Amino acid sequence: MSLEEQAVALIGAARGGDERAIARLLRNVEDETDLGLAAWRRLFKDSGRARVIGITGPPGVGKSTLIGRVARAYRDQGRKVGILAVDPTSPLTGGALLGDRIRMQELAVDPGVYIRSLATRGAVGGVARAAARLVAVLDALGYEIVLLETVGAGQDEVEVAAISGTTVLILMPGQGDEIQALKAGLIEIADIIVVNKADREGADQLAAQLRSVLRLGARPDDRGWVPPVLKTVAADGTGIPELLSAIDRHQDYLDRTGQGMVRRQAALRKAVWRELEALLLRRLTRDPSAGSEFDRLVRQVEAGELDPVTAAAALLERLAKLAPARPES
Ligand SMILES: Nc1nc2c(ncn2[C@@H]2O[C@H](COP(=O)(O)OP(=O)(O)OP(=O)(O)O)[C@@H](O)[C@H]2O)c(=O)[nH]1
Ligand SMILES: [Mg+2]
Repeated sequence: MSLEEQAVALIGAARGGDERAIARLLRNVEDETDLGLAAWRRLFKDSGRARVIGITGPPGVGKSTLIGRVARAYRDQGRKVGILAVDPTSPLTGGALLGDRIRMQELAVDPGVYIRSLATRGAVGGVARAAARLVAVLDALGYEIVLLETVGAGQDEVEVAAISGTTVLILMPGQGDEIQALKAGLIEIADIIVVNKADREGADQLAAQLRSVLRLGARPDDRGWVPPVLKTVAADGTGIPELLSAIDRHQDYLDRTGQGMVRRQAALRKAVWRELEALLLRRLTRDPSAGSEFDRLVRQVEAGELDPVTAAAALLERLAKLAPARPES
């Protein structure tokens, strides 16, 4: 079978609901194999329909527990749900999704739910690129809701947030989280802020504090959306219906103002840029002559014979001449 035929077969099996085929497809896409890239290019045109909801926040605030609740609620509406956890701690086991083991296990056996953990590795852009690709795959496979969990720590989250229609920032009382979140620029990317663990002391104060921070800082892309601050107890489901309706309202806002299209266009622009980086990297690492050309130019720079800009330009010219610009080359 040719690569294209293999890709078609794999996509067909994944669309048919074969869990192992879905896993194999996603793994190949994440690993950037030739098969994964061939399949991804075919699938891309069918993406752009899902509602992508980013859930971000500091470690242990209850993101996974909340995602379990939200996923359950969307399932009750009959919608297919994909869950992707960008997980720095457990590359293989998906451990971060097991914050609430029982509920997640119940979701995991539901054929209308697909859960996957994405190992963070490599450069900052790599995580965002992989997440963007996997979201597009789930989207194209017909998952109507994609929930994307990231630990809020900075640049990665900002990049991953850019592929979400709605970004929900989760904080909890008693940790000085709001100060961290402010520093990391997370409050600026939040469309909805949730104070989880509202069963604990200090939730009201934190919510009030966040509301006053939001009143002070008008966001650059503001078209009239003021991020609501909600309280939840993910552990028992309190506040989840309110969160769902806030997400709905934000979705309406995105549609009504055209802001959703603006975001999608910005995300696609970024995606092309990320793919260009990936293409250059793949060529450099796969083509031995390009690799040695790189080393040769670096040595010239080290010897003071060449400046880095000229070296980069020479390398770019060389890479362009190397082979026909097939994406998998
Ligand atoms: N009291 C209380 N505990 C909660 C609530 N929500 C979650 N928890 C608990 O908080 C702990 C962390 O929950 P997770 O859902 O794993 O949190 P997380 O943000 O996904 O954690 P990481 O993925 O490790 O960053 C678990 O023991 C949960 O049972 C809540 O509303 N109230
Ligand atoms: Mg988690």
